[in-house]
Amino acid sequence: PPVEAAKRLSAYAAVDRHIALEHKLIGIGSGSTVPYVVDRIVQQGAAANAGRTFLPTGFQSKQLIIDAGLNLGDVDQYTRLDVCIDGADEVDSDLNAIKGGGACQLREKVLADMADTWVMVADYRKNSTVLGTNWKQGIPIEVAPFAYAQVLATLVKMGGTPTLRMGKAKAGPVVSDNGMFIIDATFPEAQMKAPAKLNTEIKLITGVVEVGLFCGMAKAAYFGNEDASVTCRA
Ligand code: DER
Repeated sequence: PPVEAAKRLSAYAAVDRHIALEHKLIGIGSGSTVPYVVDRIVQQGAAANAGRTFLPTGFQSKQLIIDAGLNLGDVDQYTRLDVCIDGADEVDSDLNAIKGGGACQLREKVLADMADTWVMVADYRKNSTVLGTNWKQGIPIEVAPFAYAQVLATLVKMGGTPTLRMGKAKAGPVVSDNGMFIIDATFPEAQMKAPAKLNTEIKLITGVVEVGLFCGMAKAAYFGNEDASVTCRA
């Protein structure tokens, strides 16, 4: 299907451009595009990967690294990374992104902070001008379960429309790898046009652990297109 081909194209382009032999500490993101990133890294060969350590951004990411036979590292041992490649739910014209569709945004943002180079990979559906244009599910916000009712109320006061993310194959709310709940909140376009400000405002709400707005963090974003071309925005 075109979307899967587009995901693969973006992942291969990003790995070919940003993961060179000298890069030894590599972060692996989460979601359905990142498996193609791991595939392309494996294709660089056992010799290239023997001296590398790979850090995960969650349980799924850790399983990807293990299943690919790559060296799994412990985040506690590092304070920086050479490169981290991760997916995105939507990217705006300034390379700000909504992330957290997979409820992994806390560890993803930690590794994005640690990385000298942080790059996003996505299919054409994620390539927007203003956040919220195509991604209608809202900004994923990781919150302490103890505080979720207060956070919901505060988000409403801020002009948001928040909903607690409920499990599909699980009764009750989705629980993240960190034991937290996820609230998805949509906001009017005026607020989505200033994502860095919105990120700060939401992060300051007591009980919020991390916000799925990644502003001014990416070096580049790669989008696979339906016509098999790749758009790189840097
Ligand atoms: O949760 C995230 O931020 C993931 O990176 C994910 O949302 C990316 O989406 P994908 O499954 O389309 O790659």
